[in-house]
Amino acid sequence: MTEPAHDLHAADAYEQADLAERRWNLLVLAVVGFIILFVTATSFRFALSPPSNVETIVPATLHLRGEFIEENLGTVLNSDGSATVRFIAEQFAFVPSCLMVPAGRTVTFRTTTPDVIHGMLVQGSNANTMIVPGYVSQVSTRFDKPGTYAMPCHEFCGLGHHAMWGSVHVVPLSAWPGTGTAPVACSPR
Ligand SMILES: [Cu+2]
Repeated sequence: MTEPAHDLHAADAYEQADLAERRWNLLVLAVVGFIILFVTATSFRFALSPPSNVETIVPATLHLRGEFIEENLGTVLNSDGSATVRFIAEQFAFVPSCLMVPAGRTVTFRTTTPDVIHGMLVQGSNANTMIVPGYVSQVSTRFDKPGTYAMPCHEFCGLGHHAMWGSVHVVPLSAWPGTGTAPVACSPR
């Protein structure tokens, strides 16, 4: 005689569990939906996007030939008014470590590494990329306010990673130090 009552109980419990699971499903879907919306909205709002530049380079000969030889490192002003900054990320420094860029102009950072994976981001801007051996990373941004902005390495690259900091010195175009075509930087290369 107790069997049917038992079954009824079990069916009841099953129904309750089912309902609870459905509620959790909805909650999880809502959380995931919120995260996707949040990431999408902030990406558009702050113009964040994954770097899309795929360009290869031979890491072993960076310092010997090509775009990233020593005398090419630093910032050049292009004829269209934009600036191109070339630097190298290596264990455990950026070379040059202090970059100088003009305010109010499009600034394109081009960087690569001869050793391991590094990263760079410039405080207060959307410039943020990984720096992978064998590839040239390129990001463009614009600084409207002159000042000094920190540029840490944000990929763990070894024991000296914590000391790997550079800086970006934004100066008004009127105070631009370069007169010729030689690249400019604010630290001795
Ligand atoms: Cu690093």
